[in-house]
Order: sequence, then C-alpha cells, then structure tokens
Amino acid sequence: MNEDLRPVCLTIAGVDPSGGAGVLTDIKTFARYDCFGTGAITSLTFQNTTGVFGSVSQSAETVYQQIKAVAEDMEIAAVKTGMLPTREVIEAVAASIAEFELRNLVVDPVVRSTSGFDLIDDAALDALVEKLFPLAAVVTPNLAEAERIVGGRIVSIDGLNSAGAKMLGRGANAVLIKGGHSFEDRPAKAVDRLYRRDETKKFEAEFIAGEPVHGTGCTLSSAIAANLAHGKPLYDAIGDAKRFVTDSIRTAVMVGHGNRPVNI
Ligand code: PXL
Repeated sequence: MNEDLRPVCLTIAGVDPSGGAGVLTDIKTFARYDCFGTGAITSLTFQNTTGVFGSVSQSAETVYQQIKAVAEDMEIAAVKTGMLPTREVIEAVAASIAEFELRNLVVDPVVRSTSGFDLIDDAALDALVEKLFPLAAVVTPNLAEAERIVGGRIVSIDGLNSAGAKMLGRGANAVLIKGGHSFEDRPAKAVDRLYRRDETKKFEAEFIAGEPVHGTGCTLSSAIAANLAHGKPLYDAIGDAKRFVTDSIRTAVMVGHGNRPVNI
C-alpha cells in the first residue's frame, strides 16, 4: 500500500484531442501537483492548435454515470468544471455535486474558445450561473466570459468591480476575474481580481506579450482545484496557481501550426 496517498481530483470538462485545453490539460496539471487525476467527459471537440472544427456533447445521463462511478469509489478532494455544453449537462453536474457531496469545486465558466468557437449556448450559461455558481468555492471567468455573464462590455476597473459584485449577487461565493492585463498598467502586468463578499484582492504577474497561448484557463482552474485538494486556503491556492500558469505561458512550445498551448 502506498503511504503517500495522493488526493483525487476530478475534472468535468470537454476533450481537446490536441492536448492544449480541456480534460487532457486538466489531468496533466493534476499530475504536476501530485494529485491523482480523474475525468468525466462532457463533450468531444474536434480541434487542434489552429482552431475548433466542431463538437459532440455527452448526454446528462452519460455525464452523471461517469461522475457517479468515480464518486462511489474514491474520495474526491476537489473538482473543477470546464466546458459544460448544455443546460441538461449543467443540471446533471449540479445534481451530482449535491448528491455525492463534492467539495472544493472550482467552476471555470467556459464560453468560447480562443479561436472564437462557441462552447456553450445562452440557455446553458444562465443555468451555469444559477445552478453551479452557488456550489463553487470560486468561479474563474476571464474578461470576455464575465462580459457575457453580466451582459455588457467591461472597460474600466469600476466595470470590473461591478461585474464581480453582480456575480456575487447571483450566488457566487468568490469570483476571480482574469483580466489578462489591468486597465491602468497595460501591458506591464497580468492582473486577476478576486471578489468575495467582504474583500477584493489583486493578483499580479508579469504580462507575457505575444500571440495568445491556448489552455491557460483550464490550467489555472485545475491548479487552483489541486491546491485546494492539498488543503491550501483559497487565496494561496490562487496565488500559486497563477505563478504556475505564468511559467507555463513563458515556456509554451510550438507543437503545431497555430496557437502555442501552455507547456505543462
Ligand atoms: O479554453 C477553453 C476550453 C475548454 N475546454 C475545451 C476547449 C476549450 C477551448 O478551446 O476546447 C474542451
């Protein structure tokens, strides 16, 4: 028997067969954090580093059966959700999280690929906010996702603050809005802001200029989940995960003919 039992992390997300985002990236990140990775697949996408060509969603039942199989067998220390393509899948995920009492949930509200492919429809986005946000330890929208969730452009720090407040108002416990840059220090810093009911915190890292790197959101949310699985408090879990993502952007390698994926 292995004395060094590794915490089990579960990703509930889509598959990018080229390994740049989604379940494959999540599992690699869990491994880098000494967690045992498990995955329930919500959608198969057809994509590579040059773009997304299509996708086929799983049903609510097949997603539920995957989560149930893992949850009935293992003690799951943390969960992250990524691409949840339909309202039915989101409802099944929310119901499973309640039924199996899954904790340390990180919800990455994936809406659209970097290349512009819609990964979720509008009805599903509303369900995601209503059903899953209240169950999450933290939700991690980027600027574009935050705009889609609150409905309107965000062009200032005030706009960011009010988007954070709106998402807290809709039941989120903590909201990390990933800015990519801050409005005032562009392009010197990559700034993310954490909103909780009683505080706002800023996380800053070096802004790495260049073509967009694929898989950063998946990596960040998986790294936060892995840190929570190891018992880190949320603030430290995010700070460490951001450093991990910055390193994996800095060392991103050209493995195809399009966007470079994060190097993990
Ligand atoms: O980066 C968002 C994302 C998440 N999950 C899957 C994806 C993408 C973007 O392409 O394909 C499966």
